[in-house]
Amino acid sequence: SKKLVGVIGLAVMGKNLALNIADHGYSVAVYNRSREKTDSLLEEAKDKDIIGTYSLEEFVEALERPRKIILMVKAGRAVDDMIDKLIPLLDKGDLIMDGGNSNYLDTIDRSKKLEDMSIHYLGTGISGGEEGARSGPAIMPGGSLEAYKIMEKILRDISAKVGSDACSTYIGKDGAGHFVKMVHNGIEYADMQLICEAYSILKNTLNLTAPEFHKIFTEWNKGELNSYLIDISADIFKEKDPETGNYLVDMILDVAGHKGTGKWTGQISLELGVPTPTITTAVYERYISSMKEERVIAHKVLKGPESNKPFPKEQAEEFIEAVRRALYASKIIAYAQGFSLMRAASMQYDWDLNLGDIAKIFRGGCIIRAQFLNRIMEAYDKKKDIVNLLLDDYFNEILSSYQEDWRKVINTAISYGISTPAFSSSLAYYDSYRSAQLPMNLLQAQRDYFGAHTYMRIDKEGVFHTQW
Ligand code: NBP
Repeated sequence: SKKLVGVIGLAVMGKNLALNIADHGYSVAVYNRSREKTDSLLEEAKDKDIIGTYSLEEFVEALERPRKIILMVKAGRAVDDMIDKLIPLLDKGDLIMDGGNSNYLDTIDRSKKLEDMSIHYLGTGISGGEEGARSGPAIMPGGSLEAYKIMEKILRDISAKVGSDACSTYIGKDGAGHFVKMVHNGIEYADMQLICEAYSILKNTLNLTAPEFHKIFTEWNKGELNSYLIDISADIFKEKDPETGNYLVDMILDVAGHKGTGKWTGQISLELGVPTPTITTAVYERYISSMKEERVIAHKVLKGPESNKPFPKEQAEEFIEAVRRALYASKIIAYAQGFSLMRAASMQYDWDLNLGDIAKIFRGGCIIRAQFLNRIMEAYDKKKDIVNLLLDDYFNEILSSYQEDWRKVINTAISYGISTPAFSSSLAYYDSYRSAQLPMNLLQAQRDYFGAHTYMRIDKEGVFHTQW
C-alpha cells in the first residue's frame, strides 16, 4: 500500500525524523541520493512501517496523494537540485516540506516558484539536533496556511511536548519558519557564548576545576537559568577523557566551528536596522577563536593588566552568585534582541508573527529550551505587541536588581584582562537602550561637518546645515 509521508535525505536529521514519524503510526517511504544511508536506515527500522526506495520515480510512486515529501538534505544547492528533480514527478496539490536550515530568502523564492505550479511548499525550521529529530524537536513551519494544514497533525505528533502543548505551530507565510529558526540559532550562539564567558570568568579568577564547574552548573540548572544548554554543560564537566584520564573539556581545542545561521542573523539584523550586538558578538568570537595561531603569537606580544592579584578566596561564593546573575541578565538581553529582530522582520515581510506562540514552542525540543521562555510567553500574554521584552515588568525588575552584580562581574573581568565581549555588549545594549540621551548630537555634527549630511535640532522643526 502507498505510504503517507516521504523523507528525502537520510543523514542524521532525516534518518531520525523518519524513525520518529514512523513511531507515531505514519507509514514512511525514504530516499537518499546514495544508497548506503537508505540501507542502513532499513536495517535499523526492521520493525517499522518504512520502505526504502532507490530512485525518485520509485519514491514518488510509493506515496499516497496528495504527496507529502520532507526534504532533509544539506541546505543550499542540494535543496534546489532536489526540488527541480521532483517537480516533473509531482502533481498539483502535492506538498514539499524543506526541513533543513535553509536561508529564509531562498525559501521565499522557492515558495513562490512552487506555488505558481500549485505545489504546496512548507519551509520548516526544525531544532533539536539529532536527538530532537528522533524523539521530538521544536518545529517552525512557514508557508501557506493551506499547506500547513496538510502537515499540521503529523508535525504536532512528532514534535516535542511541554505538558500537553506540542512544540509546533504555524509561524507565517513563505520564509517565516526558516527566519524564526535562523533567529533561534542566533540566540543559541549568544546563549552558548554567554555560558562560555561565565565559565571563563570563574576559571580565570577562581581557578575552578571541571568537577567544581559540574557542581556549580548543576546548581544553576535548578534555578532561573534552568535550560538545556546549562544542563548539557553540567554534564560535559563530568566527562573524562579515556586516553589521558583528564577531564575531556580541558583536552578540547578552543577553536569553534559554525555553519552559517548565526552569521545570517547578524547580516539580517544589519539589513533590517535592528541591533543584536550580543548575537553578532557571539559570531565574532567564533571567528576570533579560529585565529588560534595568531592568538598564540599575540599572547606572547601583547600585554594584559599589570597586577593580576589572586582573587580573594573568601569572596568566591559571592562572586559565583554574581556571575550567575550577570549570566541571567545578559541572557535576557540576548533573547530580547532576538525577539526584537523577529518583530521587525514580521512587519517588514508581513508575517504577522505571534511572538508569544514562538516563545511557547521554543520551550521544548530545541537547543535554546529553557524555563525562562515561560516568562517571555507571559510577557507577550500580558502585552501582545510589547516593543521590547526589556520593558516587561518581570525582565525590567531582574535587570535592575541584578545590574549591580552584572557590572561588578564585568569590571572584574576587565581588570583581570578576561575577554567577556558578550557580557559587555549585553550590558552596553542595556545602557544604550535606556539612554534618553546618546552622544549622537556630536556624531550628527561630525557628519554635517565633513559631508553636509545635515542635522535636526532639539528646539525647532526642520533640517539644518552649518558652514563649520
Ligand atoms: P547534512 O546537512 O550533512 O546533509 C547530508 C544529506 O544531504 C545527505 O542525505 C546527502 O546525501 C544529501 N545531499 C547532499 Br550533501 N547533496 C545533495 C544533492 N545535491 N542532492 C540530494 N541530496 C544531497 O545532513 P544533516 O546534518 O542531517 O542535516 C540536514 C538538514 O537539517 C540541514 O539543512 C541541516 O542544516 C539541518 N539541521 C541539522 C541539524 C543537526 O544537528 N545536524 C540540526 C538542525 C537542522 P548523500 O548521503 O548522498 O551524500
